[in-house]
Amino acid sequence: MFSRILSRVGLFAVPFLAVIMAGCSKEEMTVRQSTLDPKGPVAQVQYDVFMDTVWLVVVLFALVGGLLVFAVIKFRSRPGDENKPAIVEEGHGNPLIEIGLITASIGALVIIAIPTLGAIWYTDDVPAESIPTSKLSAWYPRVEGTRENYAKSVEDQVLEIDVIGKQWWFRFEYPQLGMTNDAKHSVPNELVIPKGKAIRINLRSEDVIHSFWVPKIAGKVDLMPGRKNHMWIQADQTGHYYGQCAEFCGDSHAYMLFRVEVVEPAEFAKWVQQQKAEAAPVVAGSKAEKGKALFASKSCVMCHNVGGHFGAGAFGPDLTHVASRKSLAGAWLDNRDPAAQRALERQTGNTEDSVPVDPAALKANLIKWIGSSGVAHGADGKPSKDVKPGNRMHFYKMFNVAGLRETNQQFTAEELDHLAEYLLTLK
Ligand code: HEC
Ligand SMILES: [Cu+2]
Repeated sequence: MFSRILSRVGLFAVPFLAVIMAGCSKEEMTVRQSTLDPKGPVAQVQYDVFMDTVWLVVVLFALVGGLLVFAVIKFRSRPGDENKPAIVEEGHGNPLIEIGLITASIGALVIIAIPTLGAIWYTDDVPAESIPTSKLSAWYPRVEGTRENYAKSVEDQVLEIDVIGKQWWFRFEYPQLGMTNDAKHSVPNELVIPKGKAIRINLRSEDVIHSFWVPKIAGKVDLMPGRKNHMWIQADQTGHYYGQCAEFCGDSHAYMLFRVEVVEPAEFAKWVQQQKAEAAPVVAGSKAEKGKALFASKSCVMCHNVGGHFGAGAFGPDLTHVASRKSLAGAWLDNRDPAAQRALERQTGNTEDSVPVDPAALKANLIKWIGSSGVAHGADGKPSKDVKPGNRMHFYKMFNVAGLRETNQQFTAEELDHLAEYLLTLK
């Protein structure tokens, strides 16, 4: 009888366990946004705390589960039990066992608390090697501090990046390098950092609460309106990592991705020079020149900066180097050849290598993005769906600025082509 029950349970348990175990393959553990594949010290520490907890819980599970199974088997009903009272008389219990269990529970909590607190302190402080300890308080004014408070020498040693959350994309600024939105040199959607360097991340929001999370490098700390949060990150392996807003922030929260490109320090310096360069002039008489004129007349300039061409827009992503980025629109649209990228990831065991931007994919994405406003019409004559629902490019009406109403219009295929050709020149 007992073995029959066991075999029935087994019948269900086997496929169930198989499904669970299928998620434990190396390939699944290293997928793009896996927290189980740390590539930097902060992610490593967070992973270690997680695993410490998992093992402790496994031990507790085996203990409690084992006792339960033991009791079920040992005290199961046997032939002849019919004469016994149905419910066993209640006893008072065993003070020794009770006190023992309470002490053991407290002990388990203390065991968990030690690595947890260590990890909290560790992730809160940029490592001391790069900062004299005496300067730490200058670095981390617990009470509100401004950048001016920081000791200059400390500032020189640690790279500082401001991360600004917006519905629904991230803007990155490098104040020490003169790359800010005010200076018309901010970087949307793609955070580029040098390998092996501790980086202080200042987290700000310009609207609602967002959260910064790059599972393989570090996570996750909120970006709160009216409040200054910070964290630090470091990546020890070059490559292309995937981040995601981790705090529900409205319609397109699920599409609020970003990328982190980890490069060698020399390449980082080159990238900074490239980001600070102005856009090249467009060729006279080209499609790009027509696109540039449309960019000015269709109110795109109101929200977007193109260094060297236009300079008024500060609300939307900076487009000065839009054609050099591997993604668009909060990193939701991928400008690489997706099939080639997948093939590369499979081949390299998800080591985050990346194929270069594919101009055809980029152009298709630009047309798709610009042409997808709520009133644009597809080939079937029906209004086309927004790439990102509720996005602040197409749903500008909340700002109630008469001039912006222009945006909400249809573009002919030719106009879209010209706009895309123009943006493609912005390398
Ligand atoms: C009301 C302000 C506004 C206007 C006007 C506007 N945009 Fe945008 N644009 C945005 C915002 C905001 C985003 C980011 C949307 C997101 O990712 O959620 C954006 C994103 C983009 C992107 C993707 C950039 C990237 O790096 O992800 C492109 C390209 C773009 N806009 C082109 C244009 C063009 C071309 C026009 C004119 C036809 C235009 N925009 C008009 C606000 C505006
Ligand atoms: Cu969000």
